[in-house]
Amino acid sequence: MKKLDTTMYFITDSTNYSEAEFLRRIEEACKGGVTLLQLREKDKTTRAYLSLAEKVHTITMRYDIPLIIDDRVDIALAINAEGVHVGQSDLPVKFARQLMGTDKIVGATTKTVPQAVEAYEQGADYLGVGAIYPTTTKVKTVLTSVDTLKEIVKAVPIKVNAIGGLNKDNIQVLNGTGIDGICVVSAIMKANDPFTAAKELREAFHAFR
Ligand code: TZP
Ligand code: MG
Repeated sequence: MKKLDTTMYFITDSTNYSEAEFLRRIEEACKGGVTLLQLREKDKTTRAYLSLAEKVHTITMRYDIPLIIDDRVDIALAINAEGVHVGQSDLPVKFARQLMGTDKIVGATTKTVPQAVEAYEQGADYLGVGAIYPTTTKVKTVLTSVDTLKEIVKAVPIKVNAIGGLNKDNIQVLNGTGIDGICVVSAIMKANDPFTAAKELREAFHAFR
C-alpha cells in the first residue's frame, strides 16, 4: 500500500552545500516534520545523482518518509525509492507509471487544468502546482494564479500541492484553495535551522487547513 501524505513536502537543492551539510539539513528537516521528500538535482552526473540518492534514502527510510526522485525514473528504480516526479518536459506520466508500477508514487508538475486532468488520467498520485510566488530556486517556470490552483483542486480527485516562493508568512494566501499540502525548497533548504523551519511551516499550514 502506498503511503502518501503531501502536507509538508520538502524539495531539496544541494547547491552551495557540502554533501555532509546537505545531508545534515535533510535529516534535521525530517526530524522537524517533513511528510514527503524530493531529491531534485539538475547538474549532477547520473553516478553522482545515484550516489546522493542512496545516501538520502538511508536517511528518509529511518524517518519513514517516502523519497521521490525528480525527473529520473531510472534512478528511482535503481535505489528502490518510493516514487518519481515528472514535469511537462520529462517522461509523460503514462510512461513513468508504466515503468514505476502501481505501488510506487508518481507525481507531476502541472500549471493548467488540462495538464492536471491529463496527469490524473495517466495515473499521477499527486500534482505540484505553481509557481504561486516568484522563486529564487533554479527553475524554468511561470507564475500560476491562486484561482487556477483552485480550479485544478476542483478538477482532479488526487492530491494537489502548491509550490513556488512559499514560506510560513505567505502561505495564508492559500487558505480556502482546498490544497492538500505545500512544497518548499528555500524555506527549509536555506533556513538557519531546517528543523524549526519544517516544524513551523507544518504548523502554519495546519493552522488554516
Ligand atoms: N517548480 C515551481 S516553483 C519551484 C519548482 C521546482 C521551486 C520552488 O522553490 P522555492 O525555493 O520553494 O520557491
Ligand atoms: Mg523535471
